[in-house]
Amino acid sequence: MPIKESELILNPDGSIYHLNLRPEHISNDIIFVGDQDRVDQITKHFDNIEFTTQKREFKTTTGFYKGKRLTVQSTGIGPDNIDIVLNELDALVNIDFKTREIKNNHTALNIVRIGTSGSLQADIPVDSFLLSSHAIDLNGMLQAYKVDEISHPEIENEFISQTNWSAKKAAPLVVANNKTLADKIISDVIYTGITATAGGFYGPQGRKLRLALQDENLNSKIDSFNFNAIRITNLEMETSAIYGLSKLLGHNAVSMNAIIANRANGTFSKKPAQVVEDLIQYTLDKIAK
Ligand code: R1P
Repeated sequence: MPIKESELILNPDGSIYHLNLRPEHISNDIIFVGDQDRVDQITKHFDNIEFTTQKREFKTTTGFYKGKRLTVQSTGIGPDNIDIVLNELDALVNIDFKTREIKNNHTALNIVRIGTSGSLQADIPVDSFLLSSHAIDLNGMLQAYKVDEISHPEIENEFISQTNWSAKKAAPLVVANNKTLADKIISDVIYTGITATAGGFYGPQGRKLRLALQDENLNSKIDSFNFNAIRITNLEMETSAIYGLSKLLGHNAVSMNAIIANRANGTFSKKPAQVVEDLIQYTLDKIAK
């Protein structure tokens, strides 16, 4: 059955609705960044640029780095944007836009997020790098999908019990990274742990400005959570959505985090731009191998 025009929306030039891309515009190896200005910060290292476009916060550039064809895609902030970006990138490789049918041969994308994040643990300092072994989804976006096959109920139930997680909030969902891709990128300078993905920056991450929080102690409970010596190491806003949708759609994903804040001791990096630049260079060289 062809997918209806209202569900798979294509622009008059045949490109996908939000990303403005046609299948030939992307590589199967893709770097995600949140900030659209960070796309150029990555592609300035490229040998040459093949294609670039932007619509809203979604900027895409494809080119070559040390002979490897890479696409850099900005996602904007938050899991809702990841829903758009991952579904549309998947459609570009796994749906035939002419027939609107799902292709018989599945194409797997390799996706590496280069993001910024706040550490929850005093011993993971600002200016360090962290690879998310898992992500815990605290925002609920993934609950629109059938997620049973990718969840880890033993960790989720322990999280609910240790944090006294309110039933009014979205059900926590733990999703793993792609181990093969992670093994390619990891080294002994990289911390690892579970990344918590919130649906907002202030209240959903326990920041209090003028509004009272439903649970003022949530961050310290997340910070002391322990499941068989596995810790929740950091908080940000995209990784669980990337891991969850990638697993469900058959893509490989890893999230790299430049730790620019330490929520446990209240410090912020004195050189956040440099830390991001260093993580870009580190990740590019690992991916290009
Ligand atoms: C919040 O300031 C944003 O920064 C972090 C969060 O996940 C959120 O997107 O990541 P990026 O720097 O990759 O956007």
